[in-house]
Amino acid sequence: MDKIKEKFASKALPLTDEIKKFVKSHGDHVLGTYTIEQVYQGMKGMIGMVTETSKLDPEEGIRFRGYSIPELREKLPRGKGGENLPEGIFYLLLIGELPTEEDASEISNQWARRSHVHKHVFDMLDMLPRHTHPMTQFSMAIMAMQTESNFAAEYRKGINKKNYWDPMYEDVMNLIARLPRVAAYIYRKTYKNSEHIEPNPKLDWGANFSHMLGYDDENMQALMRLYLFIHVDHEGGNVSAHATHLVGSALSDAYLSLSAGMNGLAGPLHGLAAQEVARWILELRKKYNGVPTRDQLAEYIQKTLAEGKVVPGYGHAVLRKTDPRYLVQQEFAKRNLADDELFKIVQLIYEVTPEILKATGKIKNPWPNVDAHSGILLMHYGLVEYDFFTVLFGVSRAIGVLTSLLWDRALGVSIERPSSVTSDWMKAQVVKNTTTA
Ligand code: HAX
Repeated sequence: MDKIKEKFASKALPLTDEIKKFVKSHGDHVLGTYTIEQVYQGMKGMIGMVTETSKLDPEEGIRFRGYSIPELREKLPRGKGGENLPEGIFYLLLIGELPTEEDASEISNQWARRSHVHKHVFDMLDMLPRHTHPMTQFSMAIMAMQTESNFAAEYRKGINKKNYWDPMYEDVMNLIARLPRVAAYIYRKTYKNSEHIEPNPKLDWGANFSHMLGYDDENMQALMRLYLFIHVDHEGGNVSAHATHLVGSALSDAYLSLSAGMNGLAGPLHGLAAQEVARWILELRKKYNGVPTRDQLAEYIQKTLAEGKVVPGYGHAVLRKTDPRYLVQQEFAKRNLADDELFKIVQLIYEVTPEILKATGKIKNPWPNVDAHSGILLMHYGLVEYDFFTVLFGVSRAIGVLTSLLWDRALGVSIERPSSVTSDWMKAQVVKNTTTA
């Protein structure tokens, strides 16, 4: 058994027994109540699942295993160029402890060893029309790799449910190892005349990804590590995490579950917002021939709202402050591309937008989220094909949702099956409550 797998087993298996006992003793403890508004409006604020890897605070932002992003920037192993290695955050999410440099490089090695992608996946991608959206290609490629699922094979052989975590571990490690290769293949096929670049097994996971995409600049490799680190996880209720968890609760393997999560990430209110931000900003720059004035920008935002569209990159279902993932990207930009015209526009948008959104009186969070910033950093280093941005997000998000999926299998989480009701049933409850009051 590899060292990481052994460590995971030593953490997860005792917790499985502990949680079973906890639920047996305290299962009837009441956590709270919820309202009709919450049921109609996306169950926001309702506690509906347990996610061990991270917790989102509306005011402070994300904490991964209890650590904030600024804390982790100090504590996690770094690669060349000073940015943290995604391998380190994976270890933290999986094991619940800070990794040593050696743990991070063990994961780099494991992922390099497991990164072979079977030819039929590339053949399938080659058959798709060139205009197939990169996220559609990505989800299809994940599905095509399902032929290799250890979990599906072991289930067929009749594996004991106590051991589900074992083949799931193999699937999770293999899948994360292979995603950069597949994503880079999609990028080079779609935008670079199918001139593919072989992996460099000497590089860490993030740098190798950047290399296979065609970007060997050290600053871009550093940005890629930062990008892959900050997009990794956002507790369990966001669409990509929840979809992966939900589909996995039917014992669908990691490939089927992740593909479902990626289909959710491909929605414009979720991960596709990064692409929408880029489109919106480029249109803005074109309309005003460069950096707009504050009045021109305000006019552009008002027009977006008047047309019944959202201002992409602003707002959040949980957060009520500027996303710390936005701020960390802003710091990177100030350090590395302070004079970039698109960065100047992003800064201006940050100054002007919140007041306009607040004035609508209905938008609960007028502040920027992670997607408001990411695209212009990538474009600065030459990755300008914005339809691809969500695939980068997906490669990172896979780390969070797949570690959670592995924990689900280790903890014996049961099939998810909340109840639904009709609007007539809802109305009847209100009538019942009013007449008994
Ligand atoms: N621009 C215009 N209107 C907005 C808005 C924005 N940025 N954010 C919210 N609203 C509107 C909502 O559409 C809603 O309008 P209606 O009452 O007419 O339906 C109203 O304000 C109240 O919404 P809310 O409660 O503040 O926000 P929700 O929890 O419903 O939605 C969203 C959260 C992130 C989906 C929303 O803020 C939004 O659409 N933002 C723009 C798209 C975006 O940036 N998405 C990425 C979010 C982060 C993420 O998941 N990244 O992957």
